[in-house]
Amino acid sequence: MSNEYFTYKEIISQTEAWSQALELVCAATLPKATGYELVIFTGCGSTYYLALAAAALYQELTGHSARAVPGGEMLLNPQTVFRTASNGALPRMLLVAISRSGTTTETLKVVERFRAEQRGDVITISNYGETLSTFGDVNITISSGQEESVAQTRSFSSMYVAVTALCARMAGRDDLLEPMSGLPETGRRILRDFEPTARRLGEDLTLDRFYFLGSGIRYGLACETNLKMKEMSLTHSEPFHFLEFRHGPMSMVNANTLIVGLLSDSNFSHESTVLNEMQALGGKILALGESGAEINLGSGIPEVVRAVLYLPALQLMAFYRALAKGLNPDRPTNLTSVVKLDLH
Ligand code: F1P
Repeated sequence: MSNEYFTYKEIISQTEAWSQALELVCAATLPKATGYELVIFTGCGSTYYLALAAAALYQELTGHSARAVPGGEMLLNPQTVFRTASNGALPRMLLVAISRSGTTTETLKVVERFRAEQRGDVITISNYGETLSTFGDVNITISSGQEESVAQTRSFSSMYVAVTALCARMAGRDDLLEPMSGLPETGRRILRDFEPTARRLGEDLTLDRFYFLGSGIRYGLACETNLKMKEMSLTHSEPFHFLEFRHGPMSMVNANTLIVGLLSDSNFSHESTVLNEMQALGGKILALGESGAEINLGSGIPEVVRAVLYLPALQLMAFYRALAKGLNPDRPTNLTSVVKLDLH
């Protein structure tokens, strides 16, 4: 029955698209991080969340400044993004524009304006060889991440693998590419081993609110998994950084709450403590981590390049919740796969 849905097929087959993403980025001619004063990652919706995850990873790996800005914000409030040069010289920038469709209006307009204002170089990441893929100095198009369903799953993770490899290469950390080649096989094992857990929690309709906690390079992924829960299953859901959750949001915890933790290695004990405290308040907990969690990634892959492995089980949880609520996960309410605007 699950197999009748595009979303399910796309989640289950996503690791093939990860392999293609890795191959494409390994074969691309890329600039070095030292060439730019600032890198801006942009996108809309899921791809803005991807930009958030990418900016954190870029800065962690390269040591150079990066930030993520939603496409719409760069258009409407550019003064909050670009500084005006006092001595006439503009800082050299790189814009990384991310879009599954390659046709989202805000993302296209942002790149056009960045080019017109001669702010720097452009790299595009997409799943379709559409307009955006003609705009970059480097264009990475991962065709095997294309999708029939509206909510991004396979597309998102394929583009995330691409930005992970891009950050590693721009940092001069080509040593991380070989371990990354183990991601697809590990991803398949996680899908196999943890589908029952994802299904059990997804089908638990006593739950009525979901919080996704992730810090550092995982925050953007917590945002994305929260969005899956909203889009597919029309459920109240929010993302937070781990320690932020104590500063107010925990007021919402009760017996109908699931708190999902994307645990790191480096801050494992601080993050686990937050989950344990929320459990003591009566909430249910789902922890994901390399080891010592309910969903163990068990990858042996360096932490900075393995984060895509948090996604598949949480995508499945949203999928199964949609089915349990009698919804069609392929066609989220009020949503189309691309948002096209008349911005004149
Ligand atoms: C971006 C996006 C999706 C969202 C919805 C509408 O599209 O906002 O994240 O789930 O499908 O479009 P894209 O620019 O990545 O194609």
